[in-house]
Amino acid sequence: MSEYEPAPPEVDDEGELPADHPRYTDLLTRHRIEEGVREGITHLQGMHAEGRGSAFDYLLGEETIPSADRAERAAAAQLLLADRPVLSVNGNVAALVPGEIVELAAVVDADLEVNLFNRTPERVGAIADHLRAHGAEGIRGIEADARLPALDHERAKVDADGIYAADVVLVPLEDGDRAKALDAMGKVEIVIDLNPLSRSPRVADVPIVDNVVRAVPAVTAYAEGLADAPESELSAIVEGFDREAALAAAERRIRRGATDG
Ligand code: PTJ
Repeated sequence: MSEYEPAPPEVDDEGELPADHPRYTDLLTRHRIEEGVREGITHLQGMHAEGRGSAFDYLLGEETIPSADRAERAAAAQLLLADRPVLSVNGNVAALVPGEIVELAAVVDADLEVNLFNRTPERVGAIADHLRAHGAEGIRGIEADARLPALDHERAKVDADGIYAADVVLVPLEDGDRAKALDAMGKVEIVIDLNPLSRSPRVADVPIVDNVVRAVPAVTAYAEGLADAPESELSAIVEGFDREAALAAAERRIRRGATDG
């Protein structure tokens, strides 16, 4: 990452964080994002994203609200129904939930694709190595030999056999332009984003307004529970999920502290 010299860490290992601190999870995610930047995994802009996300999470009560829980169940059903599911991994996801995203991919039999907004070969390589260290195999997105239509720059690059060919994609913390492009390609899109007003969850078939550190394990737990469910049950879960209601409930919680959904 060019000339940037990150400050030396004040906490070397996350085990040194005070576990009894009332906002321990926030300290932990901040620490993981800082580590991600130091290791060349997370982009500096990932820190801005984390700060914004953390403010929304504070207003949501730093918990999975009922509408997000329903979205997590619908996401699990949607991934189990998919023929070619792909989970997209950026610098924040790799820093925050590397083991958890690898586990979800195994449970729903999905491919993992390194898919970056600020794409450089160095970061792609560092993220792929980090995922491999957490048990991932056959990671896509290294060559990224296809492009999302109508987008310029490196952010358009995807894998022809990965996201480009996928029927269902999970895109946590996704840029709005790219989420729109995936929607225009007719993909079933599952977005994890703490801001219900952001364009990405607003174009998603399944918007999950929750912290990625809670959402990914929750989707995995639902997928494990539904692994043997008949297709008819999975389809009923997907059809019963109301995306507009989920977005509206999250917005009510953030603006007014409402607990009705
Ligand atoms: O690694 P790269 O190069 O692909 O870049 C990744 C970032 C996240 C920097 C890039 O995609 C970006 O700039 O994203 P945005 O446009 O800042 O959007 C990030 C969204 O994620 C915002 O709406 C945040 O509120 C939300 N967010 C941040 N942290 C979390 C989160 N949502 C869920 N869980 C979080 N921990």
